[in-house]
Amino acid sequence: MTPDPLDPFDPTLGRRRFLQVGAAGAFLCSIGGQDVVLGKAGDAAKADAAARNVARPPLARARAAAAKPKAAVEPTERQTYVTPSPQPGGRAVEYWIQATTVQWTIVPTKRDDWHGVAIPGPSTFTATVYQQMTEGFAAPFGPAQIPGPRLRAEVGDTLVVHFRNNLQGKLAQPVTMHPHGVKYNPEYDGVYIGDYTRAGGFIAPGEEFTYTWECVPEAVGTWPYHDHGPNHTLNTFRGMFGSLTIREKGDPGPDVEQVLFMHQLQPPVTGLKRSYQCFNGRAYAGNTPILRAKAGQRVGFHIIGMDNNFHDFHIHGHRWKDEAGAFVDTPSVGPNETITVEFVEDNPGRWLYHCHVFSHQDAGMAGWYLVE
Ligand SMILES: [Cu+2]
Repeated sequence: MTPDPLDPFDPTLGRRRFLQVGAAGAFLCSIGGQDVVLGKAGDAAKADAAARNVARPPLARARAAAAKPKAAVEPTERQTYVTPSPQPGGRAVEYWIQATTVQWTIVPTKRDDWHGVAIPGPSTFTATVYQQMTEGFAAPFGPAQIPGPRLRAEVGDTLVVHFRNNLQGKLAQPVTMHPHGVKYNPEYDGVYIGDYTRAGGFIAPGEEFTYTWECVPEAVGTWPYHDHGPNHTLNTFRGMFGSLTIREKGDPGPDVEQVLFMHQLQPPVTGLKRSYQCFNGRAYAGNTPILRAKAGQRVGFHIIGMDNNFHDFHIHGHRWKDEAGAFVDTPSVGPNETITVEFVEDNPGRWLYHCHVFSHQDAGMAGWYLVE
């Protein structure tokens, strides 16, 4: 029976594990296949140390072409894969992205602008993030921040992502980029799976790897990407995620668009004294993204869950159709699921958006939507 880390009543976890996992802020993650309970700040350092010592899997060479299937226990391990090309009329859309760290402040204003109260206490921690670089990793193209850059392409394109692991010191460990939605072969899956790991699933510190993902017609939408290396849960929880948007050819998208990740930053991850419930790494109105639109504009919000919880995304004053065609104003979003909120703006004013799980809302998962 496989232990269920999200279920504190899972009988395979045992009483000690039950108490640990059930404790506020504790969670279970896996480092190179070993279960590790993160219950307090020091545990993350132990997990990072364990991740640094994970051996390179035999099939995971630095370059896809260099992978030699040695332990061919299944035909799947003997297969080789070709790097896909764009479809006729499509482009190879290139990005340079590095894994790096940043001192990240969750509540820069030290205030909750909704309730007009101070949010005292330190809220800065060392986040691991994806940072966009210029061609050839020459210089930073964008800030090192939560979330990572939003990648964009159209149907028929390939997304060609040059990835460099620039994690240093105690946080140096193999990491990856694993995309959702697009099509990829196992070399470009970006997942650590022990001895079956392919080249893209183990990018050690200082190494570079180029992922090539296909923007097939079924990839239309907005999706997350995140670390899926040996220490993926911890790295994802401390900021290694971003989004990619694939559109039909020539589709300009809505007039106003924003991607919002709903996630928490917990003490075992941050080393801080309390948990923060976040949109895009920030907590409390005035710190979370301030969304802006004008009456008559087409508005699109992409909401992505990026932690162990389910969230309920609510915008005051608005309603929209879900995929089944029913009108909603508080849809649920689960881990790594995307919901897209689209409407034509018709209601000027100052509006709240927030998670409608009340404990999340009150711990910072809220923000402003301002309509002229
Ligand atoms: Cu929530």
